[in-house]
Amino acid sequence: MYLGKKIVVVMPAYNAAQTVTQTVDEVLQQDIVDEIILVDDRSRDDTVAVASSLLGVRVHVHEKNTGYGGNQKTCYRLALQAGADIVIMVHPDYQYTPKLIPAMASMIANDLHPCVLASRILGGYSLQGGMPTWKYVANRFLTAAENILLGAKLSEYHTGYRAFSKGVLQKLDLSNNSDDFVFDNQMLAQILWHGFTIGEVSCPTKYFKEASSINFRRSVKYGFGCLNVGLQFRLARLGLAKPKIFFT
Ligand SMILES: Nc1nc2c(ncn2[C@@H]2O[C@H](COP(=O)(O)OP(=O)(O)O)[C@@H](O)[C@H]2O)c(=O)[nH]1
Ligand SMILES: [Mg+2]
Repeated sequence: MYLGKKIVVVMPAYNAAQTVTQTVDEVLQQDIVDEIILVDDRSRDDTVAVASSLLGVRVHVHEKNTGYGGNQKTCYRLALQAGADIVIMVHPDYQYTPKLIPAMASMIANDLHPCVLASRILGGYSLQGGMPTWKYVANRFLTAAENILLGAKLSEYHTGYRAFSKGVLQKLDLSNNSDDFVFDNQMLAQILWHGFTIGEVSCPTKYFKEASSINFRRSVKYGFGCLNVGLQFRLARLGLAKPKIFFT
């Protein structure tokens, strides 16, 4: 609990057996965390066995593989059912340090922002942290385009480390969002669409083999998906389209 608010950490997991223990250990070191929910999307490794052996983690296993966005839909549904006031999504691949959880939660609990992102770009250390140059360039380009289309000023839209208030999660209708990676981007666009503000904290970047599996082809698909989200947002603002993700 923090300021009387229940803090739930959700982990969308896929093939995270090598890294989930370390991630959970560090989450548990954050005294304010009340509950950890890990949703496994039919991993092909031992993620479920390893996660189930960890004390303090509730493991939910998908009946079939639904993708990264589908996984998050389950994460937020379960977190709200568990009575969360603040939900923090962190990947179980140990790419993002759980040590930022108190900082992110405090920004929400103190009503500064209902959504907080841990940005790898803010501060300028992502390349030193090992982010591949092509990912950095793509991130910067997509961020610039989306800031224009969405009328926002974020340092990045692509981090896998995000915190939301209960109010945001109750307001957003995630059911029409993609089950793929572009889900993340749609969610941020919806948050801005509904007039919520987004705060950012600077997060150290770590890249190693187990922390990144998205290949170039899937990244290109994701990139075009992000541009489409921005375009849909702008068209909707101009009254020229009524995309389902904003109008349900
Ligand atoms: N459900 C599902 N999740 C995936 C899949 N591939 C990756 N993920 C999840 O998406 C997250 C981001 O993928 P990752 O490869 O770490 O991307 P990167 O760190 O941004 O390069 C991972 O932590 C996984 O939990 C997939 O095929 N299905
Ligand atoms: Mg990763």
